[in-house]
Amino acid sequence: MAGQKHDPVGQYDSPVKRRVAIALHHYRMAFSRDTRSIFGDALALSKLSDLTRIPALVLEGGQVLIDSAAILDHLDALVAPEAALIPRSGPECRRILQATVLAQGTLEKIAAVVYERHFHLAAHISPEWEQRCASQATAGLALLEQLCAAPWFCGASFTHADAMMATTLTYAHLRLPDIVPPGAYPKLHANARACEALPAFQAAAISASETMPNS
Ligand SMILES: N[C@@H](CCC(=O)N[C@@H](CS)C(=O)NCC(=O)O)C(=O)O
Repeated sequence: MAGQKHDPVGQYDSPVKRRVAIALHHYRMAFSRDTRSIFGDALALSKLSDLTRIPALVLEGGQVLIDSAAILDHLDALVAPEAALIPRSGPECRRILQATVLAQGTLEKIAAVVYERHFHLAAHISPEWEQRCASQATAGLALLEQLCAAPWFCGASFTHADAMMATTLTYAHLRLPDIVPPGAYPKLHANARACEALPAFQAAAISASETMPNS
């Protein structure tokens, strides 16, 4: 596919990175994977992505796109409108976008707790911040559970909302299992199981070697 040559940073335990890879697989766009870690390889990756964050997509010609939403907007424009994982405009587009950003905001709060616990000594963790983020994440998960339709999050079709939600739930189980207690969020779990069974998800599975480095 013209216009995209490379999908730089490859740790699939990042839901936003993983949702980009899932879209690339879903759209059958060829890409090469760079498996460096945004933490362990931060210096090298800062030369590629000024904010030292993933995902980033290097286009033919060297331009680097950052942020999963901007990258997906670029990829969506490369396929026929009816094949895109979100309509170009209209009420359905807004519904999918709102579900997607709700899932992404929930992920950000889950990740804030993960980072707080991982990068601070126990004595330096802020209980107020940790509690605030966990409450926000729980509120997000509760609303997402209410909104989740079937067979896919927004109804009849698999969309970017499914990819964002399912990768977030899988991440929560991996990095912050206490935020998803057993029996909670049955609709989200059914959705995630259906997503994780898709070939595009399986092609972007998180490997056992993807761990949180200390720096
Ligand atoms: N809004 C951004 C979020 C990107 C993001 O949070 N990336 C994380 C990995 S999941 C990261 O690079 N973390 C390292 C850091 O922020 O220093 C997107 O959707 O791409």
